[in-house]
Amino acid sequence: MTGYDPSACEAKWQERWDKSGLHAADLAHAKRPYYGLVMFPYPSGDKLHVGHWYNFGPADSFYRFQRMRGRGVFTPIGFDAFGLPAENYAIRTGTPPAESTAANVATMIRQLRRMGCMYDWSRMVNTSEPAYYRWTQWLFLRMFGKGLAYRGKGNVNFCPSCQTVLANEQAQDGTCERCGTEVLQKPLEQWFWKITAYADRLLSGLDALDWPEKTKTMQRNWIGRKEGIEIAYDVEGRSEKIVCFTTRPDTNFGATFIVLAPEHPFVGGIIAGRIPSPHRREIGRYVEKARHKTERERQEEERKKTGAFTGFSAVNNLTGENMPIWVSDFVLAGFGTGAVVGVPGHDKRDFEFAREFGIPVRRVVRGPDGDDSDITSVEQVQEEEGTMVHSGFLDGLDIHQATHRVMDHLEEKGWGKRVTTMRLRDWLVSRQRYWGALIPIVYDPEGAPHPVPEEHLPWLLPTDVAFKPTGTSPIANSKELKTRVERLFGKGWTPEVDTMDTFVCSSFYQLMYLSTDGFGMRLLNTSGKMKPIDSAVEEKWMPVRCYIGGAEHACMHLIYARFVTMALHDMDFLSHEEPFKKLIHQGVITHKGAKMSKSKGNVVSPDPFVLKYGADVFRMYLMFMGPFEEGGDWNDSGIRGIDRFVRRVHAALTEKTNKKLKQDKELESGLHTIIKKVTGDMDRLHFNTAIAALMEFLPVLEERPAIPAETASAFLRLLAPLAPHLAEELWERTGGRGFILEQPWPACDDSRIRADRLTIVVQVNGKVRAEMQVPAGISEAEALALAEEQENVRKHLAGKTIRKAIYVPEKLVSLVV
Ligand code: ANZ
Repeated sequence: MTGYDPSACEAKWQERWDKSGLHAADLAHAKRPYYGLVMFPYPSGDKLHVGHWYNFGPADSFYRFQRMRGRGVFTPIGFDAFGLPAENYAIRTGTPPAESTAANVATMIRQLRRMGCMYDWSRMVNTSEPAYYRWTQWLFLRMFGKGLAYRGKGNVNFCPSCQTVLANEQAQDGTCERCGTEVLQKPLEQWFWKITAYADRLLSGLDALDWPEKTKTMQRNWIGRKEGIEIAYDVEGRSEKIVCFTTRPDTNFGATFIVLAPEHPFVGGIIAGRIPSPHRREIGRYVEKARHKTERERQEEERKKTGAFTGFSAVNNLTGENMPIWVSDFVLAGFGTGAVVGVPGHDKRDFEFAREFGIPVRRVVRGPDGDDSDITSVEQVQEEEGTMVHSGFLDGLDIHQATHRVMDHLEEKGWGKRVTTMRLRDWLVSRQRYWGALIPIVYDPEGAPHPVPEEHLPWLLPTDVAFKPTGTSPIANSKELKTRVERLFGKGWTPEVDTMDTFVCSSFYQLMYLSTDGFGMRLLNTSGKMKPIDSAVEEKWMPVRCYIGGAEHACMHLIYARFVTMALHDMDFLSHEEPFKKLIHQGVITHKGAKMSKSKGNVVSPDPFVLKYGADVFRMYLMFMGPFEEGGDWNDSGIRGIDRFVRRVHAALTEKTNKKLKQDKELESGLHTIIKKVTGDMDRLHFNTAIAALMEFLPVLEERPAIPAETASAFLRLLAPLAPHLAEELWERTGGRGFILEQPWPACDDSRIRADRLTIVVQVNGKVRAEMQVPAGISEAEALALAEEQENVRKHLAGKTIRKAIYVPEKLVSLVV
């Protein structure tokens, strides 16, 4: 088993592939174009880790398989190089981000090359290069031109550790997506992109996408489009009305109170004294306390409910009863109307509030099991399906029918108005950080924003800036940018000093790969319009045929990229509307049962394993660990098993391949069986079982004194996507012509697969004594042993010695006693 040196072999083939241009796609002429994409990495100073290998290695195997099946595969790589990880690294090391990022990118390129993926390196992108970010800025200008980019004021998420604002998608559970710090709410004026204008299409487009259902559901929930109704209640003794938003008006006969957010204008009126209330001071104190709580604290389910009574009540038009009006911090100002109608029998939070303050609880929905009892504990609160009771004209309807009925009724009476609401908010794109694409906007002396004309793009990031974050953009201190703006636009004009969210850079990168020429963008000037991509190329290659990457991007990158594609489509720059036709998420790799992560201290570095075993073994081991979409648990002994397999393949095929030998029926059958198996598995990205099939077949080859070249050729082609370097090497050694990657995938011929089980006749002294079912391919020794075990045969052998045994393969065992 000597003679295989993975390092030397892999270096040799990587050099040959490079020199021959084997991996460069001919975008204009490729036949059966297939765009296979992986989520590009960001450089941070940490090297490539196992997670990258787990995304890129198996993806490469899949795309190699597609290529061998005759597709013109284009698979590029690049760097998401702007943003916090790169900037934080620069701050830590005190190097300007441009320098440190370039160095980190160079390291990662070296590591990526070592993996031996078939990337088209001539089309690499780096989002932090002016040649790239001119298009990020171009995109901003187009969005601005269409009214999809606007400046808006409001409460925004602010990360006190990263010292910047964040989009809602990047603060999903109230913490910063990058560093985990709890975000604060700050009233600020910022740039937003109007993703909400695309909510309906973002929803309806999902149906046709070949994406994991779970991811589609996450996007649907994130967009959170809901039908509800706003009901206006008259405040007793006042002219004001309180408008409540509810998605469950069916339960309205059970409404017994109203709760206002501390920020609600009616509450403001009481505190200011405009609305006289004996509870004014208490309300003031309560509201002041609420101001110091984060939105997350206010939302916590288990927290004891607090509140203050306003002294006012409103009339429930359905029952004619009075409902006291309270203030409580669990009602959020930024959702619905900031006022809730409380139904304690059918909403757990409302129940807890009512119990805290002694407000009556009523059941208006009977449970599906007929439960009609009084609701006295939170476990009894009936939030879901059921039939209406104690609800006048709604009685007997199920909750869904009742919802429609009562909405019609409330609208007819003029008490309410149907509304659709969304959870999705516009995308906040400004960042108060240095390392990003500068927003190409300038302000006139009156403070009005103007776009930087396209001829000034790229709108260069100034370099005379101390890049440490302070909460306001460090770029504000650039003298060069100030002078640049006054020189170009006139005295008193000032620059926008915020940069764009890096998710803007990655929202269209799939297009940039198709429009690069060498290491920079090509400027296409069709009919006087700057275009990021040539239409013929776009139509040929987009949408991306298969996109492989982490599930954590479901409601960030994957929603932004869809929105930007739709917007560019509507502006006539693109013919397609959805960027990624098929999406696959790799699973998570665990180590000692826990997710591999730096904070858990259980990260395995790929480098020493790659050094010892080579890229093929490392990649194959990752694929062998478990089903690709589920991931698996790392252990060192597993990789040794793959190493042994690779060495055995190397030994068997180099030593025993014989050009003259013809393939016999048995070998042919075995081979076509694994062709069928591996092809099906590769199609579904079931790499682990494809590898297992090859492993099972190897002993069949090893057992033989010589392996027919025909068999070796097919076996190697099946192995090629999984162990690309080894397969090339053995292809060459066994006399194959050209690169194995350019060979056709072996075709399965079902007619050559013989039945798995055969019937063999057993004779003793010339008489048939038994028939036995045996697996196809059974060896002589196994057949003889099995024959002697047959009941009737044993009887005729009893007390006698076998003098002669004859085996006619797959037909007959003849024993002479
Ligand atoms: C009455 C009601 C009865 C509600 C019932 C629920 C169940 P979801 O939960 O996503 O459908 N709500 C409205 N505005 C709110 C605010 N500003 N802060 C906190 N909660 C608010 O959201 C809609 C429901 O959330 C609304 O329907 C309202 O409670 C509450 F058995 O109204 B419901």
